Amino acid sequence: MTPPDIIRSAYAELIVSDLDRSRWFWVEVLGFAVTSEQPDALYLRGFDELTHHNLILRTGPQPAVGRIAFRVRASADLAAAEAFYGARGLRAARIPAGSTPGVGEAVRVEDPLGFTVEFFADAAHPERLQQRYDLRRGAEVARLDHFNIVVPDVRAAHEYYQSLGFGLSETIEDDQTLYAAWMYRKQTVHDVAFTGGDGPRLHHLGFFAHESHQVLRICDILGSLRGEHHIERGPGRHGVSNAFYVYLRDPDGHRLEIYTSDYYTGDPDHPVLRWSVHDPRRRDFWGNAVIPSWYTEATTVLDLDGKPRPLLPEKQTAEVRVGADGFPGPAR
Ligand code: 4SX
Ligand code: FE2
Repeated sequence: MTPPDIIRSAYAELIVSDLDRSRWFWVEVLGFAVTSEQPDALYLRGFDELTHHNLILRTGPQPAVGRIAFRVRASADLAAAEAFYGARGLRAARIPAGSTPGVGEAVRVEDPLGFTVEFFADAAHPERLQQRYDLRRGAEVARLDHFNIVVPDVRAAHEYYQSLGFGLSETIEDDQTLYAAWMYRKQTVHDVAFTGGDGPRLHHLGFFAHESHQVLRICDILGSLRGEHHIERGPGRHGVSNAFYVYLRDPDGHRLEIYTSDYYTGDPDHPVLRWSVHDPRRRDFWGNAVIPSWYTEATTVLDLDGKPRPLLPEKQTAEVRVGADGFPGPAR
């Protein structure tokens, strides 16, 4: 069966507990542009994004991710998505145009990994902000780059995304276990990556900035504001992807990454780069250890009805225990 023709990772909806606090963090400090707002929601984008939003922040009873959304090539791909998930006995729902501002008709599914995933083709194109340099501040985010999701079985997640037509760019592995994998539809290192752990959970949203100084500057700004507790890991240079990065936690604990300067993957014979789990440079090229919270903490996923998804336990050896930067300590 032909999968929907996915163009790229497009946006996510995060449920937050206090919209004013979230506005402070995402808009005032990080510098996201506000495309539109409602009493209970903000629609945000980076300065290169030509569609309506990369992120919806919506108030709700507990922090969670409502959905991750992929843009597909054409409206016929919505029927392809319904058929693809329907054939696997998974729930799918048609969402009428206009129910999400700036997004046309959509299909939302519960995927085999337990995530709520939206597919849409039509999108509004609001005013271009690319050359509104006068409006830029904070991390000067350009666009959404990727979703990183926590799954109990990374090999199964890889196989499922392969069936959706994603290419594989890089892995972390040993002879027995696939610990992590990076997969793409657009011509970069990834649109989605997998972290092993109890799942389904959202590990982080990766946002692209153009230059490494923007990664450093957001760290300086957070330091000045006594917001240093929002910085979780980095800044640094990834081994996997070669990107320059920092991970931040928002006021509800949702993790995001500011990510820059990965590489082109569009050739049809693009070779996979496989890292040993024992290589201390794989996750930080300078050999800095990953802190345990990065491996273990993540965001709850909501199902199609908006109910929190129960977690399935990790089915494989935990990288946090065996990786070169491993923490053998008590329970994973
Ligand atoms: O930590 S890794 O260097 O493996 C890594 C993590 C590489 C790229 C990413 O986007 C990421 O989140
Ligand atoms: Fe990432």
